[in-house]
Amino acid sequence: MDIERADLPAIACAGILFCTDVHLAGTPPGQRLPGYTEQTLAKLAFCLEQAASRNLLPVICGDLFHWPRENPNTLLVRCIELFKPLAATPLKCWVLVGNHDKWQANYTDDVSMAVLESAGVIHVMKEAGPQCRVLIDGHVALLGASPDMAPLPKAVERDEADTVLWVSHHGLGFPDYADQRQPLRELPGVDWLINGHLHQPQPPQRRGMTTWVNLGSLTRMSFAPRVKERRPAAAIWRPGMTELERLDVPFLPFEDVFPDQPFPDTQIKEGGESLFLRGLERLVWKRTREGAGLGQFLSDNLDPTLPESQIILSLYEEIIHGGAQND
Ligand SMILES: [Mn+2]
Repeated sequence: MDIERADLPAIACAGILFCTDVHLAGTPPGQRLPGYTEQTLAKLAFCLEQAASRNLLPVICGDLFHWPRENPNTLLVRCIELFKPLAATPLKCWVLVGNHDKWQANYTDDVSMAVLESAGVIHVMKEAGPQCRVLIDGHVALLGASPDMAPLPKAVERDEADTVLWVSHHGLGFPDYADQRQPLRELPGVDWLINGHLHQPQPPQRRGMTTWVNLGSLTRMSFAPRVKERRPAAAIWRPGMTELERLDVPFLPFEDVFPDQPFPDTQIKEGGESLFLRGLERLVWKRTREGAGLGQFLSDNLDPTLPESQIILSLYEEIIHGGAQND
């Protein structure tokens, strides 16, 4: 074991509880209805209570907040109060930096998560690499992390670790996300890769010794049919498991958190004024602070082979920076 790794915190507990993409916010994002703040805090509270009562180390795989900064102080204070009881124990929560936790692509003192870190109520996983050792009845697990935009490890030295778990917040090639940049592959030395970022839960994928897990977001963000089907969950790891244990997280019916409206057509196949106007009409109610509706409208209607389309899309990206959804 190298000196660096020997210096890692060692935490004795009964296992690890993973959850991800809480997207806390003081006002409802996208099409979510009022009540959002309470609902998301309740999910976080549930996960932390479960961790405490089962002696599990809580780990959040990114996007604790929806907007990285300028969140209301009341939200920050309530977060601090939620995390504080565990912070006084070995089960102080570990939180990975996701894309929504950064401002202009950086984790700085200016973001809300830095307030929680400074208050001493969470460990922030902001640098790639091993984070801590988890000791469970003689079993040694190494927890590592790759924050948003940090590369995944090519391989990990196991040293004395019986199990290596690695958390990430990446666009990975899970079945519903085959267009994502990074294909799944064996990461030598890594038993479990647990990913946030992609909000739709995916079945675990085995590649050599590495099992890739995509939990899906705790919070439902997009007004879409497949999101309606979703049941938010956390997952528990204990030594010897061949699959993670699902932990259902209480949630309200879709109808209670999204507007009572038909789903919009996802495709507008033909051009023409009337369809364009229909699209614009939909855009009025889909309009969101992050421009999710506009993004969908543009991708549905612009011909990507035309040069002006690229200009429009890059303008859109520039304006919307950092607000992309992964539902
Ligand atoms: Mn997210």
